Amino acid sequence: LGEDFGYDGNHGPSHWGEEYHACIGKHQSPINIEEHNVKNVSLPPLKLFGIDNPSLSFVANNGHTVMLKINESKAAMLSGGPLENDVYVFEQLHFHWGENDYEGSEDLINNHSFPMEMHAVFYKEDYKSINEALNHPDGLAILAYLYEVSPNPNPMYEPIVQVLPEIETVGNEKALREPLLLGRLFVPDTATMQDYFTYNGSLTTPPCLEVAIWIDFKDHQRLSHEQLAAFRDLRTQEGNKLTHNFRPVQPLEDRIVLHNIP
Ligand code: 1SD
Ligand code: ZN
Repeated sequence: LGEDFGYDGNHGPSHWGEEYHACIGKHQSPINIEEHNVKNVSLPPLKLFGIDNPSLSFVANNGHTVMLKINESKAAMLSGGPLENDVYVFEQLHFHWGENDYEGSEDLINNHSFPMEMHAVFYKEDYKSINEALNHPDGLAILAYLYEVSPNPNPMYEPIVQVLPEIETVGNEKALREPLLLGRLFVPDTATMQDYFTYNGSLTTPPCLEVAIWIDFKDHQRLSHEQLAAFRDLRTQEGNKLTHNFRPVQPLEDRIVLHNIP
């Protein structure tokens, strides 16, 4: 499902709809979030559970991104905010980046791109599995984190950056050298966690299913130029450098983006 796609030429985003019809739908992601065009709201607190327990984690290059998974099921859970009382289970996180430090994020804020975006994908517990969740409009909740360039490396991301050279080609998972605290990759500061945009959209990769509740944090994290550059050395299935893997923004159509005010 959704394996035969790329980011350039005949397999690039403008062709995805030929094979994957949902990609030309009206509620697609990513989008450009215009801050003057959001509805301010005050939702119940968004809550993350389990992110402070160290877990054995694995990273893999699937030819489209670097994906991190955790060995135990239900290592982390998400609830509250736009999800109300529904519980969502952590499945994986992965990254989108660009050829240089001026592009790479999928969502834009006021037309501004960031050099990287991380997606933490959760599925609704009621649906039992990610595959079943993909059949429902409220199947996934995806946390989106934007990054800026900083002069210093971000130590929280070093465990992942350090294994990238070992997964340069597509294939097997590699264990991180030490158990990972997911909370260190997520918002470090619980106060800023309630300041986010939320809207209904899709997977940003084929099959582009419109099944995701997106939660985009306003606060940005930082990575050094060298940390960002390490991702651009990964290779695709065909052996080319995976220099960029972000989908261009899609029309908002009739949707309203909410801004939760902490
Ligand atoms: O790109 C991911 C894809 O790898 C897969 O994780 C899918 C469903 O889990 O989600 C998309 S995305 O919308 O999170 N970019
Ligand atoms: Zn993604």
